[in-house]
Amino acid sequence: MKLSFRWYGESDPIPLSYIRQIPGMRSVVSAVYDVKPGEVWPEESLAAIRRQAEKNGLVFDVVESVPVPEEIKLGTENAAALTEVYCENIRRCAKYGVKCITYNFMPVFDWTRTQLDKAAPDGSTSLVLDKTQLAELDPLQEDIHLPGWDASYTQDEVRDLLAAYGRLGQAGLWRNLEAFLRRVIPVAQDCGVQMAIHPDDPPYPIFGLPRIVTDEAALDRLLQIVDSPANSLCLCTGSLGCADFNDVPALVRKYGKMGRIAFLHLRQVALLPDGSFVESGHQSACGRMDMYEIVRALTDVGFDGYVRPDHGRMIWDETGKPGYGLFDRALGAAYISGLFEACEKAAREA
Ligand code: DNO
Repeated sequence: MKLSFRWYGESDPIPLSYIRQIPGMRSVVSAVYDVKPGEVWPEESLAAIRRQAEKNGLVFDVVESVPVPEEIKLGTENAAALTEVYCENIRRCAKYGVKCITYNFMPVFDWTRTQLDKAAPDGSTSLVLDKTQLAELDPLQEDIHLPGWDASYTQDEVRDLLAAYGRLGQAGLWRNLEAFLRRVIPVAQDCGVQMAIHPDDPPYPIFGLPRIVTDEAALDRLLQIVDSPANSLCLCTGSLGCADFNDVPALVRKYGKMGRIAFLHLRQVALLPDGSFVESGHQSACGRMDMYEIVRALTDVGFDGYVRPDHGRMIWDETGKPGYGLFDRALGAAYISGLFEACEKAAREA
């Protein structure tokens, strides 16, 4: 496996010089952040990320994300032209050494949480989705901005988008995802890039918006649309695992065996009886996911893709981007490396 860490570029309070000090760290996961979805990424920006990574002894070979414009997801008349721009971004990323591109097909909102600093008894804070708080949020009535979301939408735009997706429905969204993959995957394949779709987070409809990348049946369907390793998964344990219908170790084993996991986000969640969830420490004991089983499944199939610790808690009074502090993600990285070392050695000795 190739251990990686997400870096939000120059504006990230965590410098690459710190990231390189995490034992075993190899790759930088980043993106060009100052270009709107649907526009071409300047080559100088990609070259600059690569240069900065190299200067710090790291490799820039994973992009997270190239966002898919709403018009592609909605299948408007501009969708085909915007898909060509998307293809050009894949080619450009490849030119600067990128091997894996993460993206998602979630309408309007990316990951959704209702509170970012829920205190645990040990004094750490973390991101939560509380079903009671969620029921009180209504993007049709108020101007809500949550951190996983694109802040550039006005409330009117959000209202129009919600209505358009309501008309489109799940079947329409699948149709548009299919058209996107049929055009984009051959381009990625030609330039040696694996496209890694991130599952919907949480993996069920939210605010009446369709969400389709949610469970095993959906992942099967998606991978069959274009049956190529260039059409792979960014298997996010936390996103799939915050719904009790997903058995994450079993999914990792299945898709790992098929060679269709390009990237893994390793994150723990504790599920509450009403379906709410709390992002907790990475260790198996902290939530519903057996991390040892997950890593064992990966080492059993000789997994050679990218892994990163995902959202961390805020500990030791760190402040910063919710979910993306240094300390707890670095602890997560060390824990992940330890599991891999143990599982790989056990496999060799068996
Ligand atoms: C959250 C991330 C997601 C992910 C995108 C990929 O922290 O896992 O925002 O980057 O969904 O497109």
